[in-house]
Amino acid sequence: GQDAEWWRRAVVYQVYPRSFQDTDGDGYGDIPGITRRLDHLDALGVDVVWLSPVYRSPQDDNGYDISDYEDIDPLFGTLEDLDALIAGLHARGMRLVMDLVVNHTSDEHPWFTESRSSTLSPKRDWYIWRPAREVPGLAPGESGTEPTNWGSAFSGSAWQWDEATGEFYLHLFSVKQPDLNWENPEVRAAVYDMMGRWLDRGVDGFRMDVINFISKTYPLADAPRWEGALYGSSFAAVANGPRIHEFLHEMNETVFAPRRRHILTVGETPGVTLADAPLYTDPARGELDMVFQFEHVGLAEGPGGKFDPRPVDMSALKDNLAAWQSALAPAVDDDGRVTGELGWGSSYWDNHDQPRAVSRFGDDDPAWRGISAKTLASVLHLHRGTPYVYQGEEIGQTNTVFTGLDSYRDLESVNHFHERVARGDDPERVLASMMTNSRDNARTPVQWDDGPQAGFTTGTPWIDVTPNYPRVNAAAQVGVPGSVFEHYRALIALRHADDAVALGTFRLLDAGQAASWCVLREHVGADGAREQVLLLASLTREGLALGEGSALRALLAGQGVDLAEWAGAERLLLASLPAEEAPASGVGAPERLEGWDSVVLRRV
Ligand code: TEU
Repeated sequence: GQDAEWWRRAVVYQVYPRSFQDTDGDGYGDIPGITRRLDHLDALGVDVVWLSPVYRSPQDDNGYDISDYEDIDPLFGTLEDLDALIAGLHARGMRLVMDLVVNHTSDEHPWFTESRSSTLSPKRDWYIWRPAREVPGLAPGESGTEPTNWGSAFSGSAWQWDEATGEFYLHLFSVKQPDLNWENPEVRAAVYDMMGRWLDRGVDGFRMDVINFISKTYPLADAPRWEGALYGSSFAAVANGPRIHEFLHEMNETVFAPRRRHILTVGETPGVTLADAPLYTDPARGELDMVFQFEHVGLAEGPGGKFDPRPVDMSALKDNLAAWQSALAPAVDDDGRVTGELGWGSSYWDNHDQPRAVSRFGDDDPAWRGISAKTLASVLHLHRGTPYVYQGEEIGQTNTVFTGLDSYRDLESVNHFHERVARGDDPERVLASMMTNSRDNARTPVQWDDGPQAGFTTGTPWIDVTPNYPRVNAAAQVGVPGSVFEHYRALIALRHADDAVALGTFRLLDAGQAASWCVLREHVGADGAREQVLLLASLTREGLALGEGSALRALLAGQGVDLAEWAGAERLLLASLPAEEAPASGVGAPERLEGWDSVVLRRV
């Protein structure tokens, strides 16, 4: 039913707890800190909070290495603190989605300590153990005897030798993140039981970490070549394995269907293709509500991977998002009325693994930061699919400044540095290559105000605050007309109120153009009433001419959109103007858009 799919109109806000708000002065954000900041989320108007992992963890990968799924890490608080957060969110009409990390556990999880204790352990088969490959001249366990040539996401081989039992275990991520064996039905049952307990406690869904990695392709076999990293050719061997849809359907039947609760499930699915996405998200198949795709963020990577950064080609970006829109487009009748959903997308510019949106896709020069952050927001929120806002994005936070290896915290960056330097690369050059795409860009504290440590902590933060916090902070924006925050607030309210924005069909109008982004959304009501929403955005400092005789006007006309017919259209939002002034700023498309400006028009 309609209400069961409430998330189609929702906006999700991601909290990375260690960087959100500290309340006890230890320099790490905590759960009471999230509860303290609920007014901020309420003012923004988001519907759902996705909370990155807060379970017990040795924190090797900031909580994505879980040693107890049933308890909260003392770094973040207690189960009672989580209950209070859930109650606070629910009291304000918001929901809580937890991170579910079940491709792997921590090596300190009791399941793994038991598994590694003996080859005869009843839990041996809960993880993926393999004997060494026989290689003349090499002793078992030596480099070169790994069962396959797969790289780990965090440098080195994906296999770790266990001296005591004389076998390797698989870890697609860090050595401290052994992969669970989903072929074993006991593993699946244990995970489903654990998920059920969280739902029964009151959580409203799950963001599922690398969920398309849980089904491996057997027999485990070498990738075409060794590239020293997971995201090279090893990838095909591990992602989207043959039983993935069976496992997700089983999870759905076992955990979600019997509870008949209105929950949200989103799969993090690196490497998911246009062809796969509908298989994961078609409601008729009973798997997931939506998935995160990675192709658009991959446009910022060169052939050498994320530490071989490339400026994003905006025309390729736009074409890519449009291809995803087509792959997940609804069924429509001859009048353009949506008659059924065949899948659903999720839209994001950034998260805790990606650099800051305005630095990567916009222009973070102080003169252009605000307006380009607002235009990027308009572009993303005018796409079909559930938008995700990563903490700090709503105030236009930027990438940070790294002064040396000491300013990095992420094991991915730190391991990468040591691996390359050990290989003989120049340390300065390696450091230079890490700045643009390091995950630490997203992990600096939320900039709440211009006070000490940006209001994040009274102590010493676990990672340095980005130096621009005196200019870029929430206190300077919440309730301040024209701010990035108020622009996000207006876009979220628009999605809640407007059928074309939330549910309408999508059409990209200016494919192949790098300087503009023009989108048409359309909704035909049950009574045949037609509503159209048009986005026109400038993606450069130069701006765009839209008047008679302009190239863009002609291009739009060629797509069947005659701006003359929009002369009386309502102006909903202009990035260059406070949201509350935009509707009154005139009707129809302006004669030109200044650099990085954008306009959203509506006509009925
Ligand atoms: O990320 C998985 C993932 O594929 C990436 O985003 C990955 O972190 C990045 O490409 C590395 O370059 C998820 C989590 O979001 C991430 O924080 C965890 O480190 C990872 O899984 C392991 O749990």
